Amino acid sequence: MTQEKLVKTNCRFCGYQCGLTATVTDGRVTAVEPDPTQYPGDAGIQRGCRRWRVAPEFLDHPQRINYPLKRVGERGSGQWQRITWDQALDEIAAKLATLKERHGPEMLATCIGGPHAVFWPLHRFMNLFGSPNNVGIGQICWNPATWVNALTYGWTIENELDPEKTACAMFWGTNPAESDNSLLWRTLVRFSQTGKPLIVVDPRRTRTAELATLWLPVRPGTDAVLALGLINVIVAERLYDETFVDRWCNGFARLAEHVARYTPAYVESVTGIKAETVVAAARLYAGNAPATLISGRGIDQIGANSFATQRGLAIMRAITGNLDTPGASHITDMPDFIPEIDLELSDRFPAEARQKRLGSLALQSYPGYERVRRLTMRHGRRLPMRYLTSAQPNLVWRAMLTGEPYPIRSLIVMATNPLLTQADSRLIYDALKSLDLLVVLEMFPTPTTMLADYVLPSAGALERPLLETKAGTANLAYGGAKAVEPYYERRPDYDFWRGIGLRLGQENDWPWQSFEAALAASMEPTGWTWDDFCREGLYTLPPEYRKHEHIDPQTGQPAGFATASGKVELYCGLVAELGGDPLPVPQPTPATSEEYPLSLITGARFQPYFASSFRQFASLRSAHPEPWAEVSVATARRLGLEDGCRVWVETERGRASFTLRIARMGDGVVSVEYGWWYPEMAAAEPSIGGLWAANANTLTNADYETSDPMIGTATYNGLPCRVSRAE
Ligand SMILES: Nc1nc2c(c(=O)[nH]1)N[C@H]1C(S)=C(S)[C@@H](COP(=O)(O)OP(=O)(O)OC[C@H]3O[C@@H](n4cnc5c(=O)[nH]c(N)nc54)[C@H](O)[C@@H]3O)O[C@H]1N2
Ligand SMILES: Nc1nc2c(c(=O)[nH]1)N[C@H]1C(S)=C(S)[C@@H](COP(=O)(O)OP(=O)(O)OC[C@H]3O[C@@H](n4cnc5c(=O)[nH]c(N)nc54)[C@H](O)[C@@H]3O)O[C@H]1N2
Ligand code: SF4
Ligand SMILES: [Mo]
Repeated sequence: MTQEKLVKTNCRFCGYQCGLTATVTDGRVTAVEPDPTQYPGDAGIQRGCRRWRVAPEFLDHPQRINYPLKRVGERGSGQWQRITWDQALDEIAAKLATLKERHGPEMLATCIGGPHAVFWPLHRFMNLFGSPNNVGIGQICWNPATWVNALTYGWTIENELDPEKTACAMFWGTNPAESDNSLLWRTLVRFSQTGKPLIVVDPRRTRTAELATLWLPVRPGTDAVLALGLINVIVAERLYDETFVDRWCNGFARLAEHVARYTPAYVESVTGIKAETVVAAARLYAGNAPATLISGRGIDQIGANSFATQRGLAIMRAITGNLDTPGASHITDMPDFIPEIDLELSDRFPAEARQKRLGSLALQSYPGYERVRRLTMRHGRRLPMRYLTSAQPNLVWRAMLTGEPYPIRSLIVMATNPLLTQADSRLIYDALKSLDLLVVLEMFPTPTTMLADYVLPSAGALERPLLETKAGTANLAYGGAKAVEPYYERRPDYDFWRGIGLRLGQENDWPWQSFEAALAASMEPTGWTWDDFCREGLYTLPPEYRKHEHIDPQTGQPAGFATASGKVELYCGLVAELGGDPLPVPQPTPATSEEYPLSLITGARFQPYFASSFRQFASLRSAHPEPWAEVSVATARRLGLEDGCRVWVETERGRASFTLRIARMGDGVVSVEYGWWYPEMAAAEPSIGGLWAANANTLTNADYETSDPMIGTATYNGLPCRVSRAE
C-alpha cells in the first residue's frame, strides 16, 4: 500500500532556509509547497523565488552524485570507480596519517564556501587534527563587518528594516533585489512604498537603486572617501546626536578633525558623486531617525578599503544615534544554545599549531582574535574562532605549489567550488593539480570534483536536518527536520568528519552518532528538544535595545560597550596598537591605465542562480542561459560595441568572455557575472566543464601582498580591465 505523508522541512538553496512542506510518498519526495507558518514566515516570500521549486528534481537529478567515487585514471581524466564508504574513509584516513607523519598536520587544508551547510564539524576535526589551514570566503564576505563592529561597538550588530519604525534606509553595496528575493527584499519594497527616504550606494542602477530617493553611483572602491565625506557633512552641519556622542562615543574631536578634509567637493573628485548629492544624502540619513544602514559584498571586496569603509559606516551609525535603537540596529546577544566556538573545540587548538597560520594579518589571526576576545569577554561574549582566523587563501595555494613556507599536500573541499568562486582560478587549478590528496564532498559534479581523488556523495536539501545559527553571533537559530532519509548512498557531511575523526584518534570527541543527535545536543541548553525545535523552526528572543544604559547590579554602573574605552570607538586605539589607522583612512584604489582603462566589478548577484550552482537545472537555465558583462550606453559607444555582442573582458591576470549588455550604471565601469561554467560540457580535461570560458575569477587575484593587512580582504571590485569584441 502506498504511504503518503506531509513533512515539515526546509529549503536550503540559500541562507534563508524558508519553510517547506514536503509530500513524501513511500520515502520519496513527490512535491513541495511553501510553509508560511515557519521561518521566515510570510506567505508571499517564496512566490518570487524559482529555486525551491526544483527541490524534488534536485533529489533525483541525473547528474547527482550518489556513491563514493575514487579516481582511477589520471587526475582530471574523468575516470572513476565506485567504492564503499568504508573503503573511502579507510583510505583517506590512512593517507592523511601518512602525510601528517611526513609533513606535520598543517599539510592538510580544508576549503569551505558560503552559507550552504553546517561547518563546525569540519572545524572540530581540523582543530583536533592540528591544522590552521581552512580556506574560507570570510575575508570578502561577512568578516569585514564582523571584525569592525566588534572593534567599534564591542560586538556584532543586526541592522533592522521595519517599514513602520525605520524612518530612513541606506543600502550600501548590496542589491537584495537579486541577492535576497526573500524577506529583506520584500520588506524593502514595502518600505519604499511608505515614501520614506531610501539612499542606495552602488555603481550600478540596480532594481534596489530604482526604488531609491537618492542613488549614489560611486566609483568602485572609493566608498571610504564617500563615508568620510558623509561624516564631514554630518559634523559640519551638526546633524549628529550630541547627547549620544558626548556620553557614549570615544574620540569625537579627533574624528571631526580627521574628516575636515573630506569636503563634498573633494568627495566628488574621487567618487564621481556630485557634491550636492553627498550633502543631500548626509542630511537625509542624519535627519531621519531611526535610520538603518545595510551593507553588502560591494564594499567587502575592495581590498584595504573594505576595512576603512566598514569603519566609516560603523561611525556614521553611532554618531547619528542609530546604534541599538528600534528600527535602526541592535547589538546581538550570545546564543542560549552552544556557540560555534565551543562546537569547534577551538580552545583546544594548540599554540604551536596556531603559529603555523600563514600570513601575519593584524586582526584575522590568532593574536588578533585574542585581543578582540579580551574585550568582548567584558560582556561575556565570544566570536567564532575558526572562521575569523581562517587562512589566507592565496598563501595556501602557493604553499601547495612551492612547499613554502611549508608543504600543504592535501585538501578537503566541502560545500564550495573554489575553481569558480575563489580569486585566481589559474593559480588554484595549478595548486589542486599538485596535491597528493584532494577530497571533495559534493552533491553534483563540479570543476572542482573533476580534479579530485575521491568524491563523496553529500546528502543535500530535504535529506538532512538543518540548523543555521549565524556562527553563534546571535541568539537566533532556524532550520528543521529532513523530509526523507538520504537517497542512494548519500550522507550528511557530518558523517564524513566523524568517520575520519574516529579513524584518526578522535574517538572521545565525536559522541553523537548522527548529525541530528549532534544538532540536538547543541540546542540542549535552550531546554528545547530537537523535536521542539523542528516544530517551531525558529529559536530566538525579541531584541533588547540601549543595552549600554542597563545598570550592572554589581557595579551600579551602566554596562557601556565591550571596548577599551567602554564607549563606541570612533577613534579606536586597538587598531592603532595592531598597526592600523585608528580613524578610517581610505587607501589608493588599483590604478587604471591606458592598457586597462575600465573599472571591473566581479560578482554582483543575479537570479536564478547561487554562485556557481544550479546551472544543471533546465528550468532555471532557460531563465538565464548566458553570462553577461554590463556597461553603460556611453561606455559601449566609446568602445564601439552594441548590446548582445560577444566580448572579451581582460585584466592583468587573464581573460573571460561574456555577452555584452547595456545597463544603467556609472561610466567606465564593467560588471561581470561570476560562477559561470557549463555542466553540459565534458567533465574532464581539457574542458573541465567549460571552466575557462566565462569564469570571472580568472580575472581576479588575491595576492597576499596587495590584500588588506588587517583582515586580508582582496580586491574583487574596482579592478583595472579592458573590453574588446570577441570574434
Ligand atoms: N569574483 C567573485 N568571487 C566571489 C564572490 C564575488 O562576489 N565575486 N562572492 C564570494 C562569496 S560572498 C561567496 S559566499 C562565495 C560562494 O561560493 P561557493 O560557496 O563556492 O558557492 P557555490 O558556487 O554555490 O558552490 C557551492 C557548492 O557546494 C555544494 N553544496 C551545497 N550544499 C552542500 C552541502 O551541504 N554539502 C556539500 N558537501 N556540498 C554542498 C553545491 O553543490 C555547490 O557545488 O563566492 C565568493 N566568490
Ligand atoms: N541570486 C543569488 N543570491 C545570492 C547569492 C548568489 O550567488 N545568487 N549569494 C549569496 C551570498 S553568498 C551573499 S554574500 C549575498 C551577497 O548579497 P549582496 O551583498 O547584496 O551582494 P551583491 O548582489 O553582489 O551586491 C553587491 C552590489 O555591490 C555593488 N558594487 C560593486 N562594487 C562596488 C563598490 O565598489 N562600491 C559599492 N558601494 N558597491 C559596489 C554591485 O554593483 C552590486 O549591486 O547574496 C546571497 N544571495
Ligand atoms: S529564498 Fe528561495 S532559495 Fe532561499 S531558502 Fe527561500 S525558497 Fe529557498
Ligand atoms: Mo557570501
